[in-house]
Amino acid sequence: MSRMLTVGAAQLGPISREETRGEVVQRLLSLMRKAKARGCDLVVFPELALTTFFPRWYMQDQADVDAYFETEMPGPETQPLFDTARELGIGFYLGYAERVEQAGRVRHFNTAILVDAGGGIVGKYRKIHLPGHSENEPWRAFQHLEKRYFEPGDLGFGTWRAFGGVLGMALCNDRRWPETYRVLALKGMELMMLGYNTPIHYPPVPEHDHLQGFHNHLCMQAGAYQNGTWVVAVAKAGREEGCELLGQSCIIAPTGEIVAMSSTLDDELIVADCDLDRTREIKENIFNFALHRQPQEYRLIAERKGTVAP
Ligand code: ING
Repeated sequence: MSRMLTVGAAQLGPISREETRGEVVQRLLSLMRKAKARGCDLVVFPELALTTFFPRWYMQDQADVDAYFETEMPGPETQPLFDTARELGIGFYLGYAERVEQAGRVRHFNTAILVDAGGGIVGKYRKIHLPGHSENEPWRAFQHLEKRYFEPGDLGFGTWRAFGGVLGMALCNDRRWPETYRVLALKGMELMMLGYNTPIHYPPVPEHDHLQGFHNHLCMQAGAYQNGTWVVAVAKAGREEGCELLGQSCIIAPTGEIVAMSSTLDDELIVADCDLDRTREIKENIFNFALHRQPQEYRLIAERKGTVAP
């Protein structure tokens, strides 16, 4: 028995500050058409795929920040993505900056949506683990102000029945935290989609810069194996506004094996046939949660935020 889902990881090269939404959408459409031509049922785009990674700059004027956000999805400039998805019969995951009025308050989220082959939005996720800092730190070669420009997601970690399986979504820093995979796997996830923007240089610990690629794959290969899930991870890559962003987009099997990886720092599509039933080799044996887990021993994970040493 095999439930095959052919998935494309559509890596993006740099997006410049001047690039318009329309120009970026043309790049996304080109990758979507390539994905369809390569037999994909679903194509995954990066985190914040419509603009340059703007948290690298300190901006004091909220209007300058809001210029990077979408106030409607689809909006006039992103509608072609939904129309083409329906026309071609392919679904997609898209990361973008979401500005929304909720209960009379303006909210800002680092968001991803899952869109089905009919061009309908199946699910939405708002990034829970926001890395970086909230105030300007001039000592850094560049800022990482996600804690300033976004609020933590308010939708929780979600899974959706779609494309013949149970799919989950995450965003960038989420992939470094084992809790992300475990919560989603406890909700039935068989395939995780995530986009990332990861600078090679990490100002607080520059001696780890050369380990960014290793840490990137380490986290996701572990997450895939320990939860019996496919992981489709898609970079915004390359030298973007003077900042080197990690590439190495990849598709990882439930065994933890990387089955496909990008080899450039540009717009690049990689494809894999993901047999969702292969998750059972792990979920029904070595990581059979119902059989082996002892949640009464793990309460601290949910109840305690920071470390309390003896
Ligand atoms: N980016 C980075 C990430 O978690 C980061 C932040 C960079 C953390 C380098 C650690 C090292 O991949 C986002 N957008 O979360």
